[in-house]
Amino acid sequence: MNALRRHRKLDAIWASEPGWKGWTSSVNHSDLGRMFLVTAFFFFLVGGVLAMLIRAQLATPDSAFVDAGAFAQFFTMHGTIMMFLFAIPTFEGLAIYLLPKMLGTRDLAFPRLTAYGYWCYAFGGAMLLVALFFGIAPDGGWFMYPPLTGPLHSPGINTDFWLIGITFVEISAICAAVEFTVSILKYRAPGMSLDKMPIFAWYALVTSLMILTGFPPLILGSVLLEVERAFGLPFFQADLGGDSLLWQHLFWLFGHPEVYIIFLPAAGVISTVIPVMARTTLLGYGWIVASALALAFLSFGLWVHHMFTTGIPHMGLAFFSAASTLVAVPTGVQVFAWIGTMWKGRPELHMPMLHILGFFVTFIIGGLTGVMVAVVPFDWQAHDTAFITAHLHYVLFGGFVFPMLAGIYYWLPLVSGRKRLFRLGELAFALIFVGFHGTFLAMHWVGLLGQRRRIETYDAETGWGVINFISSVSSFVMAIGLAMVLVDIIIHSFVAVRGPRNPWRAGTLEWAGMSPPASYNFASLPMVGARAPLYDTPDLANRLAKGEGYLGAPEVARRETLMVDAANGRPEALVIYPGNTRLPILMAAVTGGFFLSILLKLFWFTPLALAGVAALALVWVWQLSARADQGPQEVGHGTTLPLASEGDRSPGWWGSTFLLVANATFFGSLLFGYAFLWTVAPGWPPAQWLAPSWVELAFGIGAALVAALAQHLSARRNRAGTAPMVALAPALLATVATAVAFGALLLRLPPPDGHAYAATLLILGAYGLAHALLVGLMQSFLILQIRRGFTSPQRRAGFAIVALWSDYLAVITVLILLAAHLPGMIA
Ligand code: HEM
Ligand SMILES: [Cu+2]
Repeated sequence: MNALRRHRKLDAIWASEPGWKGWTSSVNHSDLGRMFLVTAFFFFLVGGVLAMLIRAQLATPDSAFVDAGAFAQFFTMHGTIMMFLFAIPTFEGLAIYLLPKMLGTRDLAFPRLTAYGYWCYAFGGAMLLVALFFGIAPDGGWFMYPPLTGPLHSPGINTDFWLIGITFVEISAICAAVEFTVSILKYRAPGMSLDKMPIFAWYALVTSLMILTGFPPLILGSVLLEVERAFGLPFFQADLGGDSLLWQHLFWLFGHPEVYIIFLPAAGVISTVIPVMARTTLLGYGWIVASALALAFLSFGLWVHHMFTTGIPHMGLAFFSAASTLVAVPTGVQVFAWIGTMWKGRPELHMPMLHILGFFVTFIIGGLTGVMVAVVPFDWQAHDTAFITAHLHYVLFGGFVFPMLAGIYYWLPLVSGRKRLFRLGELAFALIFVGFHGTFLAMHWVGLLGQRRRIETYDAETGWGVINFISSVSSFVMAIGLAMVLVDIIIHSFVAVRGPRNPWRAGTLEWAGMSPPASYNFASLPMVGARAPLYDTPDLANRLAKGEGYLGAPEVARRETLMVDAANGRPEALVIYPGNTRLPILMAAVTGGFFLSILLKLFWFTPLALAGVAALALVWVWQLSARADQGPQEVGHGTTLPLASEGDRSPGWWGSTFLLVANATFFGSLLFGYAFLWTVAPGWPPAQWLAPSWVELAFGIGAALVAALAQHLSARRNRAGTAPMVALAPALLATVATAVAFGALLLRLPPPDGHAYAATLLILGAYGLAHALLVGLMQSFLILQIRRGFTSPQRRAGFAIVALWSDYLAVITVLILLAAHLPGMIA
């Protein structure tokens, strides 16, 4: 087979449907990555317009351009859009687009999940835009503190849009994080051991793990606040045993890691671009990986520095202040590694490099003001002033927008296959740089003079007019620069002439395919022996196109790639992907129906939507099932490998494992909330405990343990070729009994709107019940599959996945029932 025939054949297998149809049915990572990036950029424009409106209002004293209510919506939506609808999705889009290409594989681990995540993001973002358009947008600030956002002080629908819309969007972040983690660990080119991974993949891995453990506390907080608003359960109301500080803890448990979730991908771009621009290799690869891991770890112990003014005990202040200054160390290691890399090489000042320089100047200043506000007495002065707003923009714009602009200019030739036409980018950079520093240096200054953030106006007597005017004019200069970047990209993408492959002479694998990339990425998969394969094998691209790698002989019309050992990259299994489908967009729409039913208080529709999601999920999984064993397959170079979907450690098992990491963090945050209210909130102990019952406790725990054990037994029997139903039927029965135990708990609770104690137990019980039902559904599904001949001793992946979930159910059942019954027993 020659290269052209191979290309035609592979493209026929991998291509998305043509035209707009392809948009709704594509599961291809290149398509979805582009859709993510375009949508995120659109939200950046919306957020930018809001910023301009804010600056227009603040340009002069006593201005009446917008009123206080609109101003509150503008700054809240600006912050919300920039953080949730621009920054995180930009990372997702970039990683979705690049990771498979960099890792030398053909797609991400779960193509349909990529699409589902995109549509959740698009629909959730659209909800927030609708709110903005009709003037009913959230207005409580991007961190939504109750009691301001509670039912008493924000009775309208505005806050609900935030809580529900953002939770909807967050599904996409969790999907992407699961997907990236599994893809980076298991879907790489043969031979790519962990220490040969491109540095960007390391950053994406750390970021994904942080999303899995950082987002669940916020999702929990949003659920609790929405439940309080909709049903009057008093989690955050001090008179009924709640505490509004609980929200602040949950929010910043998410919010501080969020800053690094935004910064680390940008650092990944910087670490990729600098060595190429300096014509050398990255200095201190191992140190950089270690410091990224250290940053991730440290950042979870810092959240309290956002709460220095809330009356934290002195010991706490000292600890969190010291910890906050400590993060400067791993950040410093990375900055020095980058400087060292430039020192070692010969930096060439191409477009990407300009923005990297912009990053250095801006981010270092932001880091310095960060160390200033980590010092408690200074923070007491600067808290809630424009100084903080200026600081956070130095970090976010410097640490994210500049690196991303560098990344755009770096990878644009890959995406488009073209050369830049005009030198518009240089002028744009100058305007952005000057405009940015004009805007925010001025804001530091008025902040120190006492101007507070989030206040729509100030008196002329304050004398802040001139500084604010400078700030506003500069912000318009920056906006013009950003608009020019957009024009530059559009010209580049549609008008410019074709360019060479790999114009920067980079060494990583994304440059070893066609440009613009083919739907299947690589005609055959490379065998990787170095961190920069293209430096060792300059003609790698041609050799892959000629089919010299793995999977170079597409005999059967199916989408194939390889799964490897997580540590050393030895090929382990052959993966067969599903093809184009509209199932993800449909499922996202039904998920949207679920969220809308809560937003609009159409509660009769909520269970219907949930049932719809469950039904679609079953169709989703059903489509992966096979009726016959397929056994080991030829993958090239005389290697035969088993199918990934046969055996215990299937892609689904890996996905479930990391989804459960996020789930466990959610549950852990809930237990934290329970303990926090117990120990800190006023109004405890409650007037009435749940009347404890040894019988219920023993029954529930026993049932969940039996369910888990029987589930494992059924897997073992299936593997041994004996009938698995003998154990699976009792497992299902025991799961139903677990559900009954949770039902009993929920029925006997004291009134949940009377005290936060009963309200928290209600959530704990509902969480347990939901998981018992879920596991029961999975077991029933497995039984159906057995009956229909979809399992065998070889096709056993389903057993291992259900076992994972029933183990989890057993653990949470023990913890929930103990948390419910013990207090009453002790009292
Ligand atoms: C495009 C240029 C930008 C300009 C001119 C700008 C301007 C502003 C201004 C003036 C405020 C303060 C409103 C007030 O408290 O009175 C603000 C708040 C904020 N901005 Fe930006 N911003 C820009 C980009 C960004 C980006 C890229 C991010 C994040 C990635 C961001 C995140 C935030 C956040 C989180 C707040 C706080 C919102 C709140 O107080 O609830 N901004 N911005
Ligand atoms: Cu922080």
